[in-house]
Amino acid sequence: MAATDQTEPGEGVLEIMDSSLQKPRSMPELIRKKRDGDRLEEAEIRSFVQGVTEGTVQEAQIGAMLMAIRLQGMDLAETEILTRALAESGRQLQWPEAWGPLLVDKHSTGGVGDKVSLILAPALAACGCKVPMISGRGLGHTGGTLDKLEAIPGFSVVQSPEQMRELLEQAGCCIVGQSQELVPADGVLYAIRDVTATVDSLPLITASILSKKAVEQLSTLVIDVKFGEAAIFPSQERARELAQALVGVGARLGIRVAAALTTMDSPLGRCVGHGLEVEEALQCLEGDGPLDLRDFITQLGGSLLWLNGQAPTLAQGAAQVGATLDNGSALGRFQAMLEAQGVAPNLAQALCSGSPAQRQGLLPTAPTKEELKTTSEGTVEKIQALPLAQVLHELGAGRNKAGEPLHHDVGLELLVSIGQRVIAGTPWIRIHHRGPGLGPSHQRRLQGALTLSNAEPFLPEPCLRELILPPSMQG
Ligand code: IUR
Repeated sequence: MAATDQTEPGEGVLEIMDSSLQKPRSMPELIRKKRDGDRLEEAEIRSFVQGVTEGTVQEAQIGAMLMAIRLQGMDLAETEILTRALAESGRQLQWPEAWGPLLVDKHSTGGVGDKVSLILAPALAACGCKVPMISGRGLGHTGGTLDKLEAIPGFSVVQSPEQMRELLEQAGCCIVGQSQELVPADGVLYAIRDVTATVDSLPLITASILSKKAVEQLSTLVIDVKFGEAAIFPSQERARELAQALVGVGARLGIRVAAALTTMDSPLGRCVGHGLEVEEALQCLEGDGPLDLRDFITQLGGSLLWLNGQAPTLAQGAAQVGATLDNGSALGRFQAMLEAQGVAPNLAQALCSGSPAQRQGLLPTAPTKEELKTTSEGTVEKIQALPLAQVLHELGAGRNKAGEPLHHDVGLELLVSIGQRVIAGTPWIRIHHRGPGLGPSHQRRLQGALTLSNAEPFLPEPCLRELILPPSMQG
């Protein structure tokens, strides 16, 4: 809108009219309003997002607005408007009408070793669902689903809405990135949040996740909200607040959203790092792999099938998902997805039909492998995910700036399980890196991640602690 003489020079290009007072609001005024703890009106939120999308708001102003939102918060109504405005910043996905009730998805707030989407998307497709997953890259120390998939030579996460429809026809699922066409404003905010200490904001996380899901036209969505040392929120209470915001705003958008509260203190599964996590996902898709991972995937998928009316109970839903892992149908969908998203058919087939030994060399492999040993006898009490992820990040598995390349071959394998008894000198972790050797600081921090105790051996508790249901399902 046109500037008027009430505008201070240089205050910002973007202005909107305050409808009651007919007074233009410049971007600094909007930032000031939120900074001082006031609610933003719909037109104000929309004008901010429009400016972000069109590139007319300066990065410094975006950072300042994000920090104002991080510090002052937003109520559910503001968060809903922000979500809708982000979703409408790009194209909406359109599907054949018959797919409507079958459109489901899963999202995670981010963890260490979290390869669940790679397994659950094809498993749900094998259960008859359509899964148009728009996923993200790593934030901070957490790994991103898109980065993991890019460890597979040829896999393309850039897909147009038309291509996504073809992918769903061919494979039943796809995993793609947000782009200039899809939720572009979230792409801008996501990158700036990562470098302005504004990731851990309930309304910003809620709007970021749900905007991507709103364009997918979903029927049901399950969100894995992680809490613990290596999660965005250490405390279960804060994670529960986020879960409630996600479920509440989801209902306002007409999506049945459930949130699973899960622990993120130790890595999920045995492997961390892009190429290694793809290998572990393949093992799980073959009906193998670590039990904690398989259990979690069947529980999460089971709850989705139940909420979406495709299974009479959560347990029966979990059994349906488990069956797709055991009978090869989920692996078949994964192979179809790889081929449809650009992986050479002979490579997709080799990845999905061989044993781990036969797959050697097909995925990025680091030149150096180094094992660390336990220094005493005891029961494995704890394996802290955060220092492990931080060391991997420093070895090249993560980015320091958006768009930076990363090393898909860097990673680690855990060689012991929580609750297991070990003797002194047992190799407990294998680091895959680019050499020459791990320095003393890396070795010290890795060794510090392992806690042994004098307790009897025990079975670890499952990571899923609470399921927050959509209002329509609450008793
Ligand atoms: N996943 C997203 O899509 N957005 C976020 O802000 C987070 C996870 I945190």
